[in-house]
Parts: sequence; C-alpha cells; structure tokens
Amino acid sequence: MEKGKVDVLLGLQWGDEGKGKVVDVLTPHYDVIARFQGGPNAGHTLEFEGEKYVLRSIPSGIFQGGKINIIGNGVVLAPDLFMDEAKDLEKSGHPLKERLYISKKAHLIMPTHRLLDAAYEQAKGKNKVGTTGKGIGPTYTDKVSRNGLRVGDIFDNFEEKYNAHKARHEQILKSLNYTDYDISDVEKKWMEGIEYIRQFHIVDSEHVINKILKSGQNILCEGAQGTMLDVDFGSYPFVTSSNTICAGACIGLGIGPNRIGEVYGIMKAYCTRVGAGPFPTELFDETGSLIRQLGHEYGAVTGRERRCGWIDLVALRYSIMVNGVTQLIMMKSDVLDGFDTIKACVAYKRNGETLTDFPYNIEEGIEPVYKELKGWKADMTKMTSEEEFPQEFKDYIKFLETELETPIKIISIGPDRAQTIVRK
Ligand code: 2SA
Ligand code: MG
Repeated sequence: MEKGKVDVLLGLQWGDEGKGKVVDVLTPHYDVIARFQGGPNAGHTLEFEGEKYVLRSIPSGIFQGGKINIIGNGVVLAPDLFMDEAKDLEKSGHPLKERLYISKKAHLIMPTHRLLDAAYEQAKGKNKVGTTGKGIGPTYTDKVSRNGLRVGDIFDNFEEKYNAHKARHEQILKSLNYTDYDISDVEKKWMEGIEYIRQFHIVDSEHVINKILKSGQNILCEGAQGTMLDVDFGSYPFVTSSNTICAGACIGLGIGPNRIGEVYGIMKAYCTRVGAGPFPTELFDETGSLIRQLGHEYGAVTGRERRCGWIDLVALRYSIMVNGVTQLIMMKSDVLDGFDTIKACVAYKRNGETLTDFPYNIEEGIEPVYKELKGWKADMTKMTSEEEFPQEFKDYIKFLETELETPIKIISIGPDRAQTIVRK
C-alpha cells in the first residue's frame, strides 16, 4: 500500500450493502478511519465474537484499539444520539474518548431539524421520500443556505445562536401548519449531548487529516448510505441530502483528489432499498420475501422492511463509473445459497428501446432485462478459501466481473468478521 493515501469505501447500491462489516475487516491495514458524510441516518452493523453492534455516527474503526477515528466536516451530528451511541460503546468495553476526533465544521442536527424533516415529509403527501426522520435533509439545507449551526459554535455564545436558529425553525414549522409538538424533554437531552461532546477532541479536522497524510499514514474513509442515494447522481428526489460518492470524501474531509488511492465499491449479491423511490429490479413475489427473510433485510436504524430484488448491473456500472471504483466487494452471497436460479439485470427496456447506460429518470416504464444463471445450491457459510467455492458460484463471480469490468476482491459469506474471503 502506498503511504499517505486515502482509500475510500462506498456503497454502490441504495445503502445497507454491509459497509460496517468491511470497514471492520479492513481497519487493521489503516491508521485512521474517517466518516465524511451522512449522520445518524446510517446504520452500520458489525458482528464479531458473538456480539452485534450498530453504529450510526461513530466510524466503524472504533472497535480496534490504537486507531484514530474522525467524524469529518461533511457529517451532520446529533449530539443526543451521539451521546447514546458513545455511552453504549463505552459500557460494552470500547473506550473512545482518546480515539475519536470530531470536526469543528460538522453541522449540528437540532431537535427542530427533526421536526422539519417530519413536517416536510407530511407536506409531500404521497410523494414522501421515506426519510429516516433524523433531520438530515433540513440540516444539510441549513448548511447550504448558510444558516447552519456547527460543532465549533459550542465554544462561543452557543445558547444565543441556538435560540436564534430554533426561532427561525419554529417560523417555518408554523408556515407548514406543523405546530403540535413538545420538544422540551428532547431539547434537555440534546443540551446534555452538547456538554457531553466537549470531552472529545473537537478539532480542525482538515489540518489533522492532512498532517496524518503528510506523515505517511493511511486513512480509510467510510461512506454511508449508497451511490444511488447521492444527492447529485442518485434516484433524485428519492435520495439523501449528501454526496455519498467518492468525491464526497474530498469535500467532507478536506483532502485533495490526488490523495485518493483505492476505491472499494461494496455491493450485495442482490439488491435492496429502504424508503420510497424507483427500484427497477424489485421483486414483489415470494422470491423477494425469501431474500428479505434469509438476508434479515430490515433497517438497522428504523427497523423498516427493506425492499428486495435482483442485482442491477445497469445501476452498478453507473456507480462504478461515478466513483472510479478500483475493486469490488460482494456481500451476502450466502443469502442466495439455496436458490435454483439467480437473475442479474443486464439492461433496461423502455418503449422498446434497450438501455445499458443508466438513464436520467428510472421512475416510469423501465423493464429489467435479465440474464439467468444457475444457482450453486451449497452452504458457503463455513468455507475458508475461494478454492472451496462451488463451480456455479465461481461462474457467477466471473460473469459479474466481466459485466462490471472490475475485479471482485473480497467476498462475504456470512455476518461474522471471520466469514470473509479475500481473493488472490
Ligand atoms: P434521509 O433520512 O433524509 O437520509 O433519507 C433519505 C433517503 O435515504 C435513505 N436512507 C437510507 N437507506 C438505507 N439505509 C440507510 N440507513 C439505515 C440502515 C436505514 C434504516 O443502515 O439500515 O434503519 O432504516 C439510509 N439512510 C437514509 C432513506 O430510506 C430515504 O430513501
Ligand atoms: Mg445500514
């Protein structure tokens, strides 16, 4: 590995590809793990030594001692939720005060941002985005419209600033006829959260990060959500409010593009989506429910049922392109262990026209064109090397690599850290 580089790990679908597990597996090779966008809308699940953890705002490198974890400027932070998450980790024997750095430039998610999230969703009626309700959109909106409140603000006249922002939010809520709420308890806890975060290293993270790089150490950036939820390139307007793609790491941490090394793209062997919005390969039949059941496809944060479908190579080729993915990681292959046949969408059809480039709009009239492959019908969960893979699975990998023009380097065959096969 080249020194002083930043490798980026990204979801290539609609989130929940299994980023938490992979960061945890890759962490030993890096000195620093950083989050660059998103916030408590993320739910990164990690399982090892019989325990299961869900991280929302804290980078997944926190479980491995000696690493520095950074919450970058591109992240939006809810101090109350952060406090709960951090205290739980400390209780379970994972100290983080010395290991966690928070950017002064990260924006704060206020209790009223969460109300605004709910109010905007309500106002959209049947066009709801199906957000996680964590106030993500309104917080990024305030940031871009130059009205945001940042972590660094807690050191200077904070209450005054907070109250001014709150008053502005209340005006908007009123204009949306959203007035039936009482946030006094939430607000009290939120302020406790503000006091709580003062014990962490609150830093100018762009300086910290660039000094780390200059000293020859390496950083792993942990993306949240997925490429198809990127505010520019995803299935707009059914997206999240941040740039989830590789370029987001430069903006959300303050690093030059020439620092980027490997770009790891994570995908599932099938595809899922939570929330509303188009999903061309979605299965509404028994196969869809079987994938949900076998893959435990429920939201890590909200517990919502995930919509399930076949792998979509049109969307994946697009994700690989906009991110500059250098290697692929395939998760949850074991979920398909019992299937007779497996399908992969190789193109879309619309009005008789075959589309292989991901189009501007996938909301209407898209019909997936499938290639059917033979299932491997073997329990892969206990395999320890790629030599043990059944021939049909090897064929599936080969097919994907050819279609996606990118090598698949890591294959996950179960939730545990140990169930991970690195290919030669
Ligand atoms: P938001 O809350 O404004 O970011 O929602 C906008 C859209 O982005 C989707 N979104 C997600 N999709 C998958 N996983 C996410 N994180 C959690 C998890 C989700 C959960 O990892 O399991 O627990 O439900 C995530 N976060 C945002 C969201 O569904 C909207 O479509
Ligand atoms: Mg998740």
